[in-house]
Amino acid sequence: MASTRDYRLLCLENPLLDIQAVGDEALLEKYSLKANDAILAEEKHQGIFEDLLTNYDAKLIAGGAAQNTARGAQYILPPNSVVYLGGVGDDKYAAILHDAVKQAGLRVEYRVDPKEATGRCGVVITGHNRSMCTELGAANHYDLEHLKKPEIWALVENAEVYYVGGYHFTVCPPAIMELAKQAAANNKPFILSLSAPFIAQFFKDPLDASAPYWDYVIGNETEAAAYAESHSLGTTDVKVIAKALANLPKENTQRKRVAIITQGTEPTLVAVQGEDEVREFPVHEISKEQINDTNGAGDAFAGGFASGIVEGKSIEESVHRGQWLARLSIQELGPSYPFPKQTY
Ligand code: 26A
Repeated sequence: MASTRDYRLLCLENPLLDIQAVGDEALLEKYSLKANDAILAEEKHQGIFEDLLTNYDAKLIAGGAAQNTARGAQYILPPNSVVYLGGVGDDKYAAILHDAVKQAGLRVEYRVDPKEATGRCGVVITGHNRSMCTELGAANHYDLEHLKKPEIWALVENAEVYYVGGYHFTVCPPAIMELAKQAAANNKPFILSLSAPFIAQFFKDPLDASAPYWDYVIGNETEAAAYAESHSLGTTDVKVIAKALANLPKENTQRKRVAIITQGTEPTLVAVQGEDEVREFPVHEISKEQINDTNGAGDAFAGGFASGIVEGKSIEESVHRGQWLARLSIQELGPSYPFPKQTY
């Protein structure tokens, strides 16, 4: 019988407000940004947020990769299905996030830091590329203490599926490990997103510590390539990398690991632990004119995919849900979904 519980999916990562604008080469160059990337802000990036707001007519949009995924999964699932954890400040940006998640029907349990500002992500759109530069602020102060509060831990124990955004490896690996171990000990699926190339490059150790707990690992082609390079896999073949991810040692042997690699408009690849064939799922392309921007496309994919896992659907159906939601999201401004709701 299907579960009738509330908050079956629990997500963790960094809540951010996206400050998004259409930019140009000069702007990218000014802050030494690549056209398509995600990085943590350094000293030299400090001015970018004001610059985007003042000179580029930037919009404020709810972001944070896994929070976008959580909103996406809730978009498809019945009401009260998804809860999201992360750290924010006590400021107007947090208020904007609260409004956005409320509209999406997403329950959030934020750790509120009175001394730190809510995290911001400067997003520079050039064509179909997006460059993201993040100042984590209060999101960087998420801690185990919050996760272990009795009322929060009760939500962890109640959940049936966990989704962690890999960006959280820069913040609180112990919290990730708590969820990972909770999943394995209770034979519940643990989904991890690789999030960005810099995670596999510079946060290799905490990433690898969590790897035995991944039931599903989701990434795109550039994240797969970064993983292959930092792990000296000696290949750039995305199928081979997907297979390597699927066949890493695994803690919970009751579930075979599945690696899912998206490749923009190229087919989505799925490798299953112990299986020879890497399956390909073609993407149903929309016309270039229909695309607003690609910020959040991967998060939307993960949200649709996770909704399928929560409802016990097949890999095929779950990938289809992911592709469907990503297609809707790229037609919106930023990592958003159309309202009134479209039904899957
Ligand atoms: C730690 N970093 C760099 C980040 C992020 C992030 N979310 C969490 N942590 N850098 C960018 N993002 C979010 O990615 C979404 C698009 O995939 C942005 O907020 C954006 O909404």
